[in-house]
Formats: sequence, structure tokens, C-alpha cells
Amino acid sequence: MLCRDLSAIKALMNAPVQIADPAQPRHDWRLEEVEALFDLPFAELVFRAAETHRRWFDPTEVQMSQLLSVKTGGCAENCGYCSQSAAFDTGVKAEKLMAASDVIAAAMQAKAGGAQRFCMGAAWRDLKDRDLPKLAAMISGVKALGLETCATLGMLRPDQAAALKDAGLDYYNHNLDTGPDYYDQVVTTRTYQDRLDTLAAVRDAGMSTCCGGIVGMGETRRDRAGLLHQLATLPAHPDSLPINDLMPVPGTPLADSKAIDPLEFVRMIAVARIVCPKAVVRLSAGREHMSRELQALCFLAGANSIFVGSKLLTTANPEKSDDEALLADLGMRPMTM
Ligand code: SAM
Ligand code: DTB
Ligand code: SF4
Repeated sequence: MLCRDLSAIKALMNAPVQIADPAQPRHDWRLEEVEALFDLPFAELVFRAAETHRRWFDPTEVQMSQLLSVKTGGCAENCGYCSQSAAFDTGVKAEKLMAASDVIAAAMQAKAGGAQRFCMGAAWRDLKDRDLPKLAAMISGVKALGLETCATLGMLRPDQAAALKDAGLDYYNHNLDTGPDYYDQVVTTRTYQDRLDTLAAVRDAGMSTCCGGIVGMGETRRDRAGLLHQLATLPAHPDSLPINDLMPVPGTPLADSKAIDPLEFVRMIAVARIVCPKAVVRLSAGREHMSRELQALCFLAGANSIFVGSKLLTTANPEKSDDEALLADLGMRPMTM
């Protein structure tokens, strides 16, 4: 019996799964290969991810970003997970775009708290040209503090992406959220292709891309593999790859989604690390409800970035003191930039 189990494991380990050539990340992943990675025995998958992690990064280093919602609520999209959509009654009130000076003051505090990158989020379907001057002022002001700048403002046209780059924007966050087959179960007011078009505009403007998704929305493992397959076959892999665990928000259609099994979450991180080996993989939303042990497993599986600060955009994140203690206990330190 034992022999048969062992030979089954060996057969799986010899499955047609190629690890990215250490000299050259691959862009030709097939969906079946990505699924086969998910199907590996857990220890083998985490080992391969940890090995890949070490080829490109110092595994004791973690990149730290801090978020600020610079324009909250009242969004015209109907993303089923989001507290900020005007379509759902979540208790989040619509606010105006913040003043640049207030955003810069918040960025100064984030820097003092140890953040390396400051990410400005707006609950917009797309960017309106009238808001560009104010955004340019906040981006250049944050950059002048010596922070990396990131923004997530919805869909962009190529000329708008170029204007943001000119203002000093380093990264643009625009997530594909889930696999293409599950996408219209989550949002119907925009298409997968809309997201891909904005990502192309961001790349063409010469900005770095931050692109990932959410798990725990009722999707299947194949959908999760589908998301990572999309990311791994983009013309350029994302520079930052956030994996969010759904923060269930009362009032949204996905509020009662069944939580993802924690080991499956670790598999998601590990496969992301293997298929996009040079990306900074962010253990993103959802850390609030993760144990220290689960977070440690995620770091072991190749995650090397977190959001710091007690708030994400509208939901909670672990306290600074808890994160400091966790990183100290794991012997981890801020990434050298
Ligand atoms: N409106 C812009 C957009 O959608 O691209 C930017 C802001 S949006 C809040 C940024 C990302 O946060 C989403 O793409 C989604 O992946 C993630 N997100 C939003 N709500 C979430 C939730 N409740 N749990 C986990 N991730 C969430
Ligand atoms: C990303 O992938 N996760 C961040 C950032 N990009 C903008 C946002 C997480 C939001 C979690 C829900 C909230 O706080 O509203
Ligand atoms: Fe709007 Fe972004 Fe929320 Fe979707 S995720 S409803 S686009 S703020």
C-alpha cells in the first residue's frame, strides 16, 4: 500500500511541469502546466517555489507598501467583492478626491512607519482628465519624499498613463481579479479585455505594473490557475503581483462566500512565485484573518511583500506592532531598494 502511494507521488512529481529556466522567466505557460503545479504534493510545490524564490531574491527580505484611499466610495462599477461600489449598501459613504497636501502628509507618516511604497487608491471606474492636475500634484509630492509611488485609479487611456508617468508615478495597480472564465460571475460592468487594455497602456507608458487578483470568491482551482496563467503569459510579467484573500464585506454579493482553505491559499502563492519568478509577490488583503503560521508558510512559499498600516482602503490590516513582531520572529527585514 505504502509502495503504491509512493509511486503515485513520484508519478505526480514527474508530471510535465517545467520550472522556469533560471536564466529566463517563461511567457509560454500552458494552463494545464499551471494546473499541474497546483496538483503537486504540498511539500514538493512549496520546495520548488522556495527554490525559485532564492534564485531571484533574498528570501529574508520583504517589500512594504502602504495604502491610502484618496477617493472613497460611490464607484460606478459592480465588482461583487467591493465595499466601494455604489451598487451595494455597505455603509461606505462616497467622498471627494482628497487634497494633495493631505495625501502627502499621510505619505510622510507612512514613510516614518517604514513603508517603502505609497499606493493611492481611488474608487473610480476610469480616470477623468479633470482630476489629473490634482493627482499629478499628489504623485510628485509623494515621490519627492523618497517613496516609490503607486496608484490604482481604474481604467486609463494611453495618454493618461503617460501623464501619470510624467508626474512621477512608478507603479500602476490594476488587477485581473480572477480567471477569465469566472470573471463575469464577479463583475459585469467591464470586461477582462478592458483590464488587459489598461495594463497595456501602463506598460507602454513605461510604468511598472502591479497586477494580481483575489481568491476566496467561490472560484475553482482551475479559475485560480486561469488567473495565474493570464498573468504569466502577459507580454511582461507583473512587477508586483498581489494575491488578495477576500475581505468579506457585508452588503456585497460575495459577503457570504466560503473562505478558501488556508493550504490552498499557500498553493496560490507558491504557483504565483513559480510562474512569475521575478515578480514581487504580495501577501495582500486578508492578512487580518490569517494566523502568524499561515503568513510564515506564505513567505516560505515565495511571498515577499505586504501592506503595512492598520487599514487597507476601507478594511482592516494587522497592527504595525504585530507585523514588526512577526517579521522579527521570522528573521525577516525590509527589502533593500
Ligand atoms: N477602482 C480601482 C480598480 O478597481 O482597479 C482601484 C481600487 S480597487 C479597490 C483595487 C483592488 O482591490 C481590486 O482590484 C481588488 O482586487 C482588491 N479588492 C477590493 N476589495 C477587496 C476585498 N473586499 N477583498 C480583497 N480584495 C479586494
Ligand atoms: C490590491 O491588490 N489590493 C489592495 C490594492 N491592490 C489597491 C486593495 C485591497 C483592498 C481590500 C479591501 C478594502 O480595504 O476596501
Ligand atoms: Fe470600483 Fe475598484 Fe471597487 Fe470595482 S474594485 S467597485 S472599480 S473601487
